[in-house]
Amino acid sequence: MSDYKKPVVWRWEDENENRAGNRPTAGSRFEQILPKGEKPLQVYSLGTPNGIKVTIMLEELKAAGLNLDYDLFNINIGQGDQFGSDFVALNPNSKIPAMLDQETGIPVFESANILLYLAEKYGKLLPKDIKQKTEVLNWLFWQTGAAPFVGGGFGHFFHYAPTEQEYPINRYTMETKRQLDLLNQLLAERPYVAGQDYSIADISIWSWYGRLVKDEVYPGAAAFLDAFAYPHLLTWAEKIAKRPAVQRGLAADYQFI
Ligand SMILES: N[C@@H](CCC(=O)N[C@@H](CS)C(=O)NCC(=O)O)C(=O)O
Repeated sequence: MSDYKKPVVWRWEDENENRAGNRPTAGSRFEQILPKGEKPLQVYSLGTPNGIKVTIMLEELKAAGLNLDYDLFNINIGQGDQFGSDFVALNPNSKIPAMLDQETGIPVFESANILLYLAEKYGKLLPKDIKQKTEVLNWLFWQTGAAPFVGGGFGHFFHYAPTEQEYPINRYTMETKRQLDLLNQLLAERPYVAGQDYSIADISIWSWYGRLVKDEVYPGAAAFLDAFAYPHLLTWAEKIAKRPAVQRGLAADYQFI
């Protein structure tokens, strides 16, 4: 229970002048010149569940023999780099990851969209057949809609919130476990998320859910969520974790800006 009573109009009274602090407004907060390398793909990111999707994908493409290369820059979201003018020009939503394809001049943001862009550009990890492709996209889009309940909901109240609060923890644990059960049932029937083949849907979902059940996102969460209750999900998570490109994607070397 709390004594909080909602006002009629919510206002942010304690305006935080710290450039990294949360604010109820969007847009650039300061002038910034981001470094740019010579390689075709410029990636501005961080080793978070959304960020690792991109480095894993790039390493998978390299492992498949494609001739591509990328410069990888560290965006320190704790210091507010995502609110600088150059980053906002790439991604007006001020979230990592963002990518610039210097061969086409196209900026790309939203991690799942970066996966899709790369899969289409290089012709890998996304089937051409409409039925199979749609099944990959079903699960890719599922991840983008589902994971905020894990990250912004469960993870926030389990790991980051300053106090332990029963109501939001129950609400988001319920939903997170429902999602884990869904994936466990799916992976009981097929080796990969969208069927017989590894795809961008696996990269996208593993980066959140695979790592969550391996206790690599929020310490203690695997026990709290009883990850052993999802054996098919765990088997799949281990299988993906063993892929050399996944390991290289996780160990990617970021240049500091
Ligand atoms: N839906 C976005 C989410 C991206 C996202 O939330 N990024 C976080 C780090 S994982 C971020 O940049 N947070 C900084 C902030 O919110 O200011 C995606 O998949 O790319």
